[in-house]
Amino acid sequence: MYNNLINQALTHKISKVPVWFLRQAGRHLPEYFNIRRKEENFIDFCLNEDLITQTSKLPLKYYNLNAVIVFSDILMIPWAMKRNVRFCKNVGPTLDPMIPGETVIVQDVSIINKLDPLKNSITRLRKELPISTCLIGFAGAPWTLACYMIEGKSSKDFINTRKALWSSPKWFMKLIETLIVYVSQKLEMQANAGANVLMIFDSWSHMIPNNFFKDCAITPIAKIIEILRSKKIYTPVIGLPFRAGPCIIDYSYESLVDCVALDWSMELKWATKNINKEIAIQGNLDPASLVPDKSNNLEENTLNILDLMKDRKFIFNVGHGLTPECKIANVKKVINIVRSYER
Ligand code: 1CP
Repeated sequence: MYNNLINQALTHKISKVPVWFLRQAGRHLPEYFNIRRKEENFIDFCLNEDLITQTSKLPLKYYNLNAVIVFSDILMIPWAMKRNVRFCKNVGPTLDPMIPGETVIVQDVSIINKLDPLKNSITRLRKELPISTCLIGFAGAPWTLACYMIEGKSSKDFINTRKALWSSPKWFMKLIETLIVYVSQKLEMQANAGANVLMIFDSWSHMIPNNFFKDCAITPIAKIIEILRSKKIYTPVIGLPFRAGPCIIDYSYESLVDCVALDWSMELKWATKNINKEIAIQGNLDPASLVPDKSNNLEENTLNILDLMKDRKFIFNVGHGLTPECKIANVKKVINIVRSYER
């Protein structure tokens, strides 16, 4: 039996509902900016064991949470693959864009040792955190990483990535296959270092042309989880296919995840009816509801989610990351509602 409520809720329907928040460490906590100032360069920040450990634990100073997510970024894989990842202030991530069919896809080169600071931070965090706090490791899904690697930056529509899929499908799928290997290595490393749960963020799954959804968003996750299980790593996996809409049904049956994270646009009655009942659900409060000083329906919305998930294996969370504007008082209020909820 696991010593923390998150792992318990992933395998059983338990009477208490555990809670944590996507992007709980960065940006909305004032102390984050003080720590962040110690390392101007965001990549260097993500490679600094002391700063990772300190930042990951920061939300526990404010909130009674059931999990800590290790502080890092999904773009550390493209960085380790030498895609020249930079984070410029007010610009967001920038990478050298890959030219479909032309840019050589580097395969069979071990990159995981470049992420040793992440491994060491997880080992340290697992020693320093209470046993009742679940430690979560993560990675970006192959599709979402490919989006940034081809586009070279964030985008509203990832048009170059979608064009690459249509024009150079073989090249594109080679990139996905390569990322499957690197993502599984990164997750394996985090599980071996002490992560109790692994999460895979497919933040741009809503950009996938529908007929490619299975090849780009479901099969890669299933392959990653098969690789982990073949290495005797049984750490549960939470998948977030962001705004996948009805495609989430097949995802819940075929991707082999133990839990599907729902985004804030997901209609919960529909979700409970259609999502694979064998797996757990995480979600899905709109983080924007945590911004207004007087958030009108916060209590009602939180209780509504809890009521609709009453019969499910369930973890309370937001439906996407907390934004810098989220108010600490609102986050505390939601946690208190979840804590006092009886099911
Ligand atoms: O200077 C800064 O402080 C940069 C802001 C920032 C932070 C705080 C970035 C750059 N990354 C992070 C941390 C981060 N990223 C975490 C740590 C946990 C936490 O904050 O509590 C996690 C889990 C991520 C994951 C991540 N990075 C995702 C997946 C989740 C999601 O929100 O969809 C994505 C898409 C990224 C890319 C990324 N990194 C940073 C930015 C600004 C972005 C998004 C760019 C875009 O909109 O496309």
